[in-house]
Order: sequence, then structure tokens, then C-alpha cells
Amino acid sequence: MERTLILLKPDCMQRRLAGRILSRFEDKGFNIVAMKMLQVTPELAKKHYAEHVQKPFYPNLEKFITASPIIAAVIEGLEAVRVVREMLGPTSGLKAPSGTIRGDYSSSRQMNLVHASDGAETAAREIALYFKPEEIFSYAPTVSPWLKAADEF
Ligand code: FUP
Repeated sequence: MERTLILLKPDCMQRRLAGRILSRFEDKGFNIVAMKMLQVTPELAKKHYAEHVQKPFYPNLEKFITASPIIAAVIEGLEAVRVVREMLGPTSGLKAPSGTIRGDYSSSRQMNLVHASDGAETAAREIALYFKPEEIFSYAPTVSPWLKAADEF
């Protein structure tokens, strides 16, 4: 089992797409094991986007991610990091294929609705930025035996 962090960004909240997008992860069979609503501060934005802080587009990115409340969640499942990224599609909604979340709902590179961790180490770092260990819940949904065979792990 893997865990990954997703953020439903300000555009997702303002456009009332949070429920529909969370449903896609539930429909796929992933388990939501943590979730909270929060307002990203400039300090948190700089930690979250540490690799982009020096880039020319960062000031606009910070303005965007701090503009409105977001939902942060931890998604758990087999190969969750890769599969969730593939469900989002490429960064720009204009390049993302139909059938992906960004391809279906976004027409922007910045306003691309959802963030997801891009690797296992990033996921661990990002989950720790948003959640304390006691805010993450491990549980087995009763539908689990109908989502995958017992020997798939
Ligand atoms: P992704 O991993 O798909 O979320 O995208 P990146 O890590 O490459 O970029 C992080 C965020 O910066 C993206 F959500 C979009 C934003 N961005 C811009 O706003 N302008 C750019 O030129 C590149 C990225």
C-alpha cells in the first residue's frame, strides 16, 4: 500500500468541483485516510513548492494557492503515487487528455485543480507538511475484498 497527498486547490473549491473530484478517487477504489480544509499561508506555500520558489512564476503561484481555502487529503492504495498522478494528467489542462481530471475540467497550466505528490519520498514529505500522524486513519473498508484479489499487493 502507498499513500500520496492531494490538494484540491482554490480553483477546485471555487468552481464547486471538490465532490466530483474526490468521487473519482473513491470510484477508482482508493481509500481516503485523512482530510482537512485549510487556508495555505505564504509560509506553507514556500515549503510545499520549495523546488519552485526561485522560479519566475512562483509569485503568481503563491498568490493563487493562498487565495482561497483548499482541501488536503491523503489517498491510500496500491501504487497510489503513480496512479493518482496519471488520473490527474499532465500539468496543463490544455495538454491533459480527456478522461483525466485536468483534461476534463481544466483549461489552464496554473489553475489545474488538483496537486498530487510526484514520488514516494515527496509524498512522505508533503503528507508530513499537512498532517500529524494521529490525523491519518488506517481502516479497511468492507468493500475491500471486491476491489482486488487477496494475492494482489
Ligand atoms: P505538477 O507536478 O503537475 O503539479 O506540476 P509542477 O510541479 O511542474 O508545477 C507545480 C505547479 O506550478 C503546477 F500546479 C502549475 C504551476 N506552474 C505555473 O503556474 N507556471 C508554470 O510555468 C509552471 C508550473
